[in-house]
Order: sequence, then C-alpha cells, then structure tokens
Amino acid sequence: MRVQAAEMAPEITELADDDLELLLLIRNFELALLDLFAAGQLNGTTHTCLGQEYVPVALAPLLRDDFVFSNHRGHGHYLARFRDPAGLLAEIMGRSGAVCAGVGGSQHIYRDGFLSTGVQGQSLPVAVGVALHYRRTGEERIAVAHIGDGTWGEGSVYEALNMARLWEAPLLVVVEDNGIAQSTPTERQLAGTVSDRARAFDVEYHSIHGTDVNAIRAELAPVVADVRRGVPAVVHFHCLRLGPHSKGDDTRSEAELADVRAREWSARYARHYGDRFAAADARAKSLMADLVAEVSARPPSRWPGLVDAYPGAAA
Ligand SMILES: Cc1ncc(C[n+]2csc(CCOP(=O)(O)OP(=O)(O)O)c2C)c(N)n1
Repeated sequence: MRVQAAEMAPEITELADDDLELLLLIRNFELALLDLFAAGQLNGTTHTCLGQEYVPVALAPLLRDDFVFSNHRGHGHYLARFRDPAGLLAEIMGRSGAVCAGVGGSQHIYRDGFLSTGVQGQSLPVAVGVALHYRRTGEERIAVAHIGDGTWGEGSVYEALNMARLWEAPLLVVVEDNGIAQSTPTERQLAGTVSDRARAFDVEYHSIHGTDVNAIRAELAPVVADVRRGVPAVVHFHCLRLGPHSKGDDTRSEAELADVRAREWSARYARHYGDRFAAADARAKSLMADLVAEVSARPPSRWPGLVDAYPGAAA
C-alpha cells in the first residue's frame, strides 16, 4: 500500500484545550455509534471518520459564515461546525431533537451553511453554484466541499473544477485521502495524481502530510484567504482511516490495521500529552455515555410535513 504520510510530521505543537476536547468528542461520538450499531440500536448505515478527526478541527477556525458541503463520512464535519452531538445523535437515532427530524440520518444533514450527501461527487457542482453566488453578491464567503480519494472517479468533480476556475468561484475542495475507497486501495483506482488533476484545470493545489492541528491551520490560512478572493483550491490531506469503511466491513489485514493504529493522530497525541490526553478522553467518553442514555430515552422524532402527508406516520 502507498505510504500515507500522516505520520511524517516531526513534532506536535501545543494544542489548545478546546481543540483537544473537540478532537476527542468526535472520536468518542464515532466509537459510541459503532457500539450502538453493534448492539442493534441503530438502523441504516454509518461511516465514521475515525483517524480523520483532525481535518475538520484544523479547518474550523479558518471558516466563518461559509458553506460546508460534507459527504458520507461527515459526522466530524458537522460536530466541528456546530458542536452539537445531541442533535446529530438524535438525528441518527431518529429521536426528538434531531437536526433534520430524523429523516436525514447519518449522511443527509442540512443545517444553516451545512449540507451533507451520501452520493459521491454530488456536492461539488452545487458547491460551485453557491460559491459563484457568493462571488456575485460580493460576500467574501467560500464554499468548502469535502471529498474522498475515491470520489475522484466521479465526472462531476472535473466539471466542477473546470467551472470553478473559469468563474473564479471561491471553492475549497478538501480531499481526505485515507488511502482506501471502501475496500479498494487508492493506487488501484486512481491513475496519475490528484495534484496533476487539479493543475489540469489551473486550480491551486496544496498537500498536507502532517496531523498537527496548529501547523495545518498556519499552512492553510493564506490558502483560505486566497479562496475568499476567488482563487479556487484543492487541499489534499493524506490521512488514515482507522475504522471500517462502514460497520464491520474492514478488509485490511490485521498487520495493516496495527500499522494504521500505531501511526494515526490519536496515538501520537496520546503519547505526547499523556495524562492530559487521557483525562480529556475520559471526559469525552463520559459525555457520550450520558448523551447516549439521554437521547435513547427520548421519544421518536416527528417530521410534521410527513405526518400531514401520511397521517399513519404519526402513529
Ligand atoms: C455515486 C456513488 N457511487 C457509489 C457509492 C457507494 N460508496 C459509498 S462510499 C464509497 C467509497 C468512497 O471512497 P472515498 O471517496 O475514498 O471516501 P472514503 O469512504 O474513503 O472516505 C462508495 C463506493 C456512493 N455513495 N455514491
């Protein structure tokens, strides 16, 4: 397998408490979901961002009233934007207080300035349209679209890059390249490189190999500022997928997984921060345990429109 360079960052800079809390909130949210699925408490599917939590955490303070387009692996994107684990958990569990009345589930969430989709590549043309609108109205806002390495197989990605460059749309494409698409290693599905593909459209390209949140922010701040001025960019994170593609469907060997576990961000942060990490992790675990108990006890969510159209849904 291609070397994912997430482990190549030489050191860890001092992380703010708030960032560490958010990283571990996302981590423990995802772990709680996998437990709930294993216990038969959830329907549908889920794709956790285990191993990739630092991407939205690093981006969060660089964004303001911007629009984030998320994908099937989007819980971390939502939590970093809204810090609302209760609303998201209720959404996924179909309980009252759900962000989208429980009809969106894990993959289809809409909230002010945030939209996720389970359809690979679907968001990019929409993001270009929103970005174009921002440019036309003179607002210095940007559209951010998260996609995986496997999503470079979708034609809509190229149509979007083409138009974004021609129209000088403030579009930031965040590629979370975890080295695998479901069960297919990236080198078996992607010919050439992401950078050449971006450059073919004269779109700015930046590669991020480390996991240090502060270093990533410092590197990306000028990139985001340029995007705001109408210079579309692709930011390519080389990350690691710690969990299964969805639930219990990891086809990687035990040796490969052990290697990923040793190299992903949390192992490095845990070593670096010791007790501080352990205490923050314990707090996030306890918060999630309380939240799971509380949300599980809520009544089912109701979508008023659905009940009007199909009175049986109220039963
Ligand atoms: C248009 C489309 N085709 C197929 C799928 C099924 N599918 C869901 S996730 C996935 C792999 C996505 O890989 P990647 O873009 O690398 O993201 P990752 O899952 O690694 O985060 C596939 C094939 C889909 N959701 N949408």
